[in-house]
Amino acid sequence: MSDMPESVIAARDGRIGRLTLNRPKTLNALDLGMLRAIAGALDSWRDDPHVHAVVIEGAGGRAFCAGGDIRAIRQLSLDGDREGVETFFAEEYALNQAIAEYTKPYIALVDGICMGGGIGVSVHGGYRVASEHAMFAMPETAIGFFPDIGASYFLPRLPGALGLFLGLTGTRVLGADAVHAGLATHFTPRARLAELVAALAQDGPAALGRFAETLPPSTLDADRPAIEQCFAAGSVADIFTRLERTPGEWASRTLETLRGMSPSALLWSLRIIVEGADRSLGQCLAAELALTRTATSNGEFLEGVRAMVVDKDRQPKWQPPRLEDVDPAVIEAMFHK
Ligand code: QUE
Repeated sequence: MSDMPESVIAARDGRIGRLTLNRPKTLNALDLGMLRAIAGALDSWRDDPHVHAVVIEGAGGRAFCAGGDIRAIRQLSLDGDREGVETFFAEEYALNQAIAEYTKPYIALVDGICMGGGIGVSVHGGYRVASEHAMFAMPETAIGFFPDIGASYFLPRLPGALGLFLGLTGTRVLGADAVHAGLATHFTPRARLAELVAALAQDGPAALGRFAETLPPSTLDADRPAIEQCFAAGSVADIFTRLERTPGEWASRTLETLRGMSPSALLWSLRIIVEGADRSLGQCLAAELALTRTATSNGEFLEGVRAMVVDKDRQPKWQPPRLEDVDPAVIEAMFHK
């Protein structure tokens, strides 16, 4: 017996199977054991006649799930453990697919931070309830990686160029805006979530509608024309040019954000998001898995995770540091390994 608390609590509660991501000290970031625990619970509930729906939430009050355990991935990569890296991403993406294909309602309660891998275990389900504390983001270009977990499938399917904007800038989408953007399906205040779970345990997903509040107007709407104007450009260089020519605070703030990202990661992220528009989810996840093989051994990823997660100095030294100095052939080669 171990004294370690379970990192995923799986329990039946009335008519639902409940999953609680339970590593609050790491903002419920997903490690391999957690991925396996979620996958195992979904398997065991698939044919359980007592389970009519699955509800997943995060413990600790701050996060649903901050992402994958990229600190561990970086260490595996530094140790030369390619197989360990492959196992993590292969199992994570298989879980994303299993959630998309799950035959019972899958309901994520997002009350706090939900980034990267956290979006992967929520957005592919049929129901995503966001509270006023929900904060969705795909911030991988900040760590020299790319929007994965099926993001190359769902980002190009968001309205207009919104997905490319969110995937390249890592912009946070809060509360009701997540419903407006299509990342969440329902908006329910934190104060009513416990009551919602009790109602789900009693009535199943039919209860969701009774707890959904009328949405406040989208705060993203004001920026939508500028997002379309700049991010429909088709290349990272053209996005920069258009932002530089766009007056106002939004454009200068967005430029500043993009200038902090790995130029190389912006290039390979734009490419996989654009290509994802014409792929199935399975094809997107396969293309993403292929890209992890080159991306996780790339210096940008090692440096990005070092700066943002390990040392937390937030001063990554990108190589090359300027977009115009990235060799297109190097990016091209990332997609052919
Ligand atoms: C960008 C990211 C991630 C990040 C920070 C970024 C990310 C991720 C984590 C993370 C958070 C908490 C942990 C952990 C990793 O941070 O994807 O191990 O305990 O998973 O700036 O993309």
